[in-house]
Formats: sequence, structure tokens, C-alpha cells
Amino acid sequence: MGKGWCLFFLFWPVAAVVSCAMAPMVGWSFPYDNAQAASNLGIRIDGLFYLILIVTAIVFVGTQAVLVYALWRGVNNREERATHIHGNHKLELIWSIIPGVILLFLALYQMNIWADFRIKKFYPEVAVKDPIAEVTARQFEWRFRYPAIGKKLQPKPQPDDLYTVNELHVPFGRPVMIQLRSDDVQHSFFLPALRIKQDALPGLQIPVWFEANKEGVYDLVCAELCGWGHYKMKAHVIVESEEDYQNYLKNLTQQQFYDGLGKIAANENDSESEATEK
Ligand SMILES: [Cu+2]
Repeated sequence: MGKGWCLFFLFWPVAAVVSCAMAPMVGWSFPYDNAQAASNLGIRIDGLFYLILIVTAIVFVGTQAVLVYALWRGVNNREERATHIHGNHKLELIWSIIPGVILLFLALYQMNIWADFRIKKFYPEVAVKDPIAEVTARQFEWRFRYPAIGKKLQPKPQPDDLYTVNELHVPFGRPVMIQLRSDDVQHSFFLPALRIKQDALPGLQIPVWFEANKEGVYDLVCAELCGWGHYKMKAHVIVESEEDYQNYLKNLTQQQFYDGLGKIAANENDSESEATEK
């Protein structure tokens, strides 16, 4: 029985280290393209996760090794009695100060990344100047409101704003910012590939910025259990060239303002055929 427990406690650190080493190869690691984040900020955030993983792995493997050693020694020498220690100030200081120093180091180390991600004065200026859309989470979908082409997003809806559901287009090559809202309960705007996550709270408009490092289609999901249809809140963010993005907005304008009778004055020269195709 004793040796069995030794093997049991030895198994876990070995299994943990082996599965961590295998994780990126078998898709158990971070989402997207071989565990590589699709945004530069996401790569920095992954760096923090890896740092915490290394610290916790060292502690876990170290404590398991001590446990296995103690068990093994006990199994092989039944005469030796363990020493009962109670109220050892030196030991208590050691196991309080070491985790405290590690936590303080992590808190200081991550401050720059946190500031770049969350504090508006550190957001990229180009993104803050011109938010591309208002994103409204509601039970159970994502609604997007873009300003009319050439105009700036206003806090209140405008007659010429453009609307879509569950598909957000953003231009590639520059950081973009959205204004995040909730219509009803608490939701969470989560772009796993970009490592962007922000709660949407009723009554608040929260600015969120991101920049993909590759064009593509990325999942947008709700990361807050918001009701029976929570699972349905799966949308996409399409990161495309500036030109494709502008064309998309033009098409959207045409579709939205088409009255069934004639052409739309603003886009009649270049998008007529695209509009009829749609
Ligand atoms: Cu939800």
C-alpha cells in the first residue's frame, strides 16, 4: 500500500509535465494557429500565462517531489518516527514571504500589459480617435452599429448609422476600438484568438481596443453565462484589408437604404452591380 501511494503521487507531476510538453502539439494549449495569439497584445498576455505556469509548475513539482521522498522514506524505514512541528515561526515566515514576493513580482511585472490593455490613456491614439462601431450584447446576439461612411460614431444612434448582427468587419493594419454595451444582462465580449475579453455591463459603455496581426475570420463568443440562449451568442469578427472594409461598408449602406425603387445617390457610381448581386 505504501509504495502504491508513492507511485500515485509521483504519477501526477510526471503526467502534468508530459501533458504540458505535449499540449501545443495536440491542440490542448491556447487557441489559434499552434497556440500563437492573433494579436501582439495577445502574445504578451500569453507570456504572462506561461510565466505563471512555470512558477506554479516549479512549486507543484517541488512539493510533490518532497511528498514522494517523505513517503518513500517512511515506507522503507518503519522504525523512524516523523517529527511533529507546531508553531514554527521560521517556517511560517518562509512560506509566507516566498509566495508574497512571487505575487508582488507578478503584480509589478504585468502592470505595463494591463495598462496597455485596459487603461484608456494608453490605448493607441488612432483607435481612440475614431471608434469603428458600437457593439451591443443582448439576449442572445451581438448587434453592431457603424457610423455612416466618412462620419464618426456618435454616442446616440443616428439616422444614417449602419447595423448588422453577429458579423463585425474591421480593417487590418491598424488598431481598432469598439464601444461595448449590454442591452439587458451581463455579457462578455470574448475574442479567444486575440486574447481579448471584456465584460459588457448594462448601463455602461466600455471602450475595447484590439489589433489582429493577421487578416482572417475570428470567433466572437460570449464568455458570461447570460441565460438559456447563451450558447447561441457565437459571432465572427472579420479582419480584412482597408479596401475590403470600405467596400463592405458601401455594400451595407446600399442594402440598408435601398428602397426598392432606384439607386442610392451616395454609391450609385461604384456599387450598383454589387448591390443587385446581394
Ligand atoms: Cu452569454
